[in-house]
Amino acid sequence: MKVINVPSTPYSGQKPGTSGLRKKVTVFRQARYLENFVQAIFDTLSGQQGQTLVLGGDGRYYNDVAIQTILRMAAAAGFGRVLVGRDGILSTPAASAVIRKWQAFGGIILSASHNEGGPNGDFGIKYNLGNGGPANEAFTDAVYRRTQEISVYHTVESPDIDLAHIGEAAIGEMTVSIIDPVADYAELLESLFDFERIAGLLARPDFRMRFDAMHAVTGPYAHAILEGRLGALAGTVVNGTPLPDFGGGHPDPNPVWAAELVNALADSGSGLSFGAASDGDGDRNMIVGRNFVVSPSDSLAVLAANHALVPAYAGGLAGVARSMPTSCAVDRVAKELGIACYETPTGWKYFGSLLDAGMATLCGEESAGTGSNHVREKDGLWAVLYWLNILAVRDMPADVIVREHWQRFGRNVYSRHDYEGIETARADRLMDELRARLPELPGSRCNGLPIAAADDFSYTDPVDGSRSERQGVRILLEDGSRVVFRLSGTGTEGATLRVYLERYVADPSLHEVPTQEALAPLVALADRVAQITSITGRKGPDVIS
Ligand code: VG1
Ligand code: CO
Repeated sequence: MKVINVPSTPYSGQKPGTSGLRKKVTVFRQARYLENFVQAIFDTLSGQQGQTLVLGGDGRYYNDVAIQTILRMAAAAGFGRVLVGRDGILSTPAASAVIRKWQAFGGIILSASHNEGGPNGDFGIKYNLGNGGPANEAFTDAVYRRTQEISVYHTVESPDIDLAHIGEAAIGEMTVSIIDPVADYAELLESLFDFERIAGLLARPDFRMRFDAMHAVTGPYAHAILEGRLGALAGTVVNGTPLPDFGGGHPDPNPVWAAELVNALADSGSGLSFGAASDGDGDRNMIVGRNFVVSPSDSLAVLAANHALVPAYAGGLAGVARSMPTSCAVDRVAKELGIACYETPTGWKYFGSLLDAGMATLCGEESAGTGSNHVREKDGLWAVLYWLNILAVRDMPADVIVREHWQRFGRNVYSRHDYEGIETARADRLMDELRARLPELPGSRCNGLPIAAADDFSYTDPVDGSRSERQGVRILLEDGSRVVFRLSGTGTEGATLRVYLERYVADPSLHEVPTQEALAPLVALADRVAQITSITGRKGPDVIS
C-alpha cells in the first residue's frame, strides 16, 4: 500500500463548535478542506495503528463523497479496519453503540444534525472516542490547533468502495466492513425496555402512534424497531426514507419544523394518541401527546421520576445530569430520589465523564436531547421507547402523565427563544455588553423584578477537573426564575442568540396558564437587560420552542 502525501495549507475557522465542525456544503467542498480536518483528527490521535474505526453519517448531501475520502485516509493513517454503515448510514446514537459494542478505537460521524441539508445546506463532521462519546474540549482544541499548522495530508490510491451491500472489502491492508446500520442498535434497545409490553400497547385499537423521521436518518431505525420488532401498524413511521436534502426542511423536531406532527396530534379526527419525531442524525426526540407538546426539560424529569417502570433502570439511578440552560424540573426529581443532579455546559460531550464514572445514569438537554448510560450520545428513539414503556405500564396518555408530574413536583414553566442569523458583530456586542453589566445586576431590579444573582457560567468537570469558561450568562431572580443567554455553537450563518426562560409555578391552579403568557414578564426583562431589540433590530424571536 503506497501512502500518498499531498501538500496542503491551513484553512482558517476549522474550530469545532458545540458538536463537531459544521459548515456550509460549499465550504466543505473546497479543495483539501475536509482532508485537512480529517488529517488534523488523525494527527491528534496516537496508537490507531491496526485499530478499528467506526464511520457513518446521517445520509445528508456530501455524505457519500466524504465517506470515500475518509476511508482512503483511514487506510493511510494505519487503521486496521473500518466499520461503515451500509450506504454510509449510521445515526449518532447507533454509531456510539457500534463503537462500544465492537470496542473500536473511535468513530467519525458525518452530520450537521438538525441543520438543513442539500447542496446549499450544511455538512458536519465530529470525532467520537473509544467510549462512544464525542471527544472532549481538550481533544477538539488540539484538533483545531493542528488545522492551523497542517502542511500535508495522507491518503492512498484506491477506487470507491461499493457501500450498498453488507460485506467486506479492502483498501490496501485495511479491511472495510460494511455493516447493517440498525442491527447492533436495535439489539441494544431491546435489552433496555419491556418490548413485550410496548408491543401490547401498540397493538391496542385505541392507541395509535405516529413517528415522524423528518426524511432523516431515523427512518430505517424506526421502521425496523417500531414497525418491525414491535409490530406497530405499517404507516406509523412517516417521512421514513432518508433524503440528502431532508425534503427541503430542517430536520429539527420542534413545534416550528415538526408543525405537521403537532397539528396532527391536535386534530381529534386524526385518531392519533401519541406522536414522536427525531432529528437529522437521530439523537434528538420530540414527544407529543394529544394536543400537548412535552417540553424536553419536563420529559427528562418525567423519565427520571418513572425510571422504576423500565427494566434497565428499575434498579435505581446513580444520578442525573442536565445542561445549564435546561430547566430545573429534573433537579426536583433528583432531590426526591436522593440522588445527585449535575449541571454541565451545553453539548453532550460534557456528560461523557459523568457517565463513564458511573455518576449519572440519565442526562438531558432542553434542546430535545435525552439519553442514558447505554451509549455516550443523546438518543432519539431511546427516548421514544422509554416513553412508550411508561405509557404501556401506567396506561395513561402522555399529557396526563406530565400534568400529574406537575401536581407532584410543581411546574417549571419553560421556553427557549431563538434569534437566528444575527450579524455576528451585533451578537458579540450584545453578549459583551451583557457581560459587562453582570457586576451591577445582583440586588438591582429590572422591570420591577428583583435580581438575586447574575454570572457567566463556568464548569469544572468533577471527574477530570477540566474547566470550561464563558458557557452562558445567567440571571437569577429572587423567586427562583431564570433567564439565560448564550450564542449557538452549531449554526453556520451569522450568529444565533438563544434566550432561555424559566419560572417555577408550584400552585396547581396556575399550571394551565399558557407558557408564553406565564413567561411574558421574563421575556420583557430579557429584552431590557440584554437590549435585544435595540442591538439586533429584531421585533421577536424566529423560533420559539
Ligand atoms: C445545540 C443545542 C445543544 C445540543 C447541540 C447539538 O447547540 O442547544 O443542546 O447539544 O445543538 O445537538 P447550540 O450550540 O446551537 O445551542 V445536535 O442534535 O445538533 O448534534
Ligand atoms: Co442531532
